[in-house]
Amino acid sequence: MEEIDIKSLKIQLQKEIENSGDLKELNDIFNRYLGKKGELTLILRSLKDLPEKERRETGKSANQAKQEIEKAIDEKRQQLQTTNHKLQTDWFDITAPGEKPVVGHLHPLTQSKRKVEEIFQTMGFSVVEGPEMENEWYNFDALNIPKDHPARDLWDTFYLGNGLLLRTHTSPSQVRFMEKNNPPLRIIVPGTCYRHEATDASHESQLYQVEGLMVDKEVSAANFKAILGEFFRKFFNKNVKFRIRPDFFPFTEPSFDISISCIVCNGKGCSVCKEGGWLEVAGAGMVHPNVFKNAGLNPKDWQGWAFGIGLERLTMLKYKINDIRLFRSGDLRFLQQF
Ligand code: FA5
Repeated sequence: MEEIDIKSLKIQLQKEIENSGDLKELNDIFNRYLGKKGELTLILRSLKDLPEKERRETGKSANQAKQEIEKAIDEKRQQLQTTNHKLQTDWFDITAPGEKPVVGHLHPLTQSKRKVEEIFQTMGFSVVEGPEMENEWYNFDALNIPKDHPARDLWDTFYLGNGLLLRTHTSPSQVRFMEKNNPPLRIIVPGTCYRHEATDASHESQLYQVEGLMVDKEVSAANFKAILGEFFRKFFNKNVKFRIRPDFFPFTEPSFDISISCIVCNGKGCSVCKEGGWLEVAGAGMVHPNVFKNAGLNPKDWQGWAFGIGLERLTMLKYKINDIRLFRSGDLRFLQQF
């Protein structure tokens, strides 16, 4: 066997190895040249019939060629295996529909808060804020709440010491605002309040209220009823049945309790409305003369109405949510529905 044959065989083989596209093709090449009846195997086998000198020379280069080819096949095999793996893992179907990235959204209470703000703004009200940490003067005294009123009881109020407390309602903002701004005025004050309450389906110890206050020369309960009705219609996108009944708050006279016919059960009675068919959503009334006085205004000059509405309750009715505790549960199955 001539030296030149082995050389050209090697070149041809290397080309074939180089061009092989998959493992099967590579195996075929191996068998064709290095298998039992492979070309190179046969050359190696026929060495024994050659004269000694030739046998030594050809044997040397044939063995060398065998090693080189085995190495080339090995390398190619590894290369094919990794590309195969890459193809399998990196492969993607460009015609498949895209995956939606997970994006967050506003909490249902934030959505409601914004809706309430938007509605009142269209009716000429400004949105203002008050502090969540209050003192006894603004939370109670300025609102004409007597020292021995049960609302001051430890069960209702979270006291922070040094006369400070977590506000139990948004009403202190009425006095804070009137101290600094002269009527006529129309404001709403959305914000968090805290009460030391036993929780149930319609009571939480952290709650959202929206305070409303309108003060002018001639403001009546009829104005209030009209604005409230308009607000409900816009908030629920339909006419809802609501009722105004006499109530008592030290800072309003007369005072009202505002309830909506329970949308969750259509007024039949459920855990949300405590089987009564009505859910109380707000307290309200005509601003008490003492509150005007405490804010530095002359009650003879001004009239006003105020309300404090529960944002959770409104949202529960709007979306038929049967337990207030779901709002702050952090349960994504609940939140993702909004
Ligand atoms: C008040 O807080 C008065 N400041 C409201 C007011 C303002 C009256 C201005 C007159 C003039 P009340 O405690 O009823 O009132 O609460 C008002 C509303 O807040 C309730 O109707 C209810 O919707 C909501 N609310 C009160 N406590 C809770 C609670 N624990 N969990 C959820 N919502 C509550």
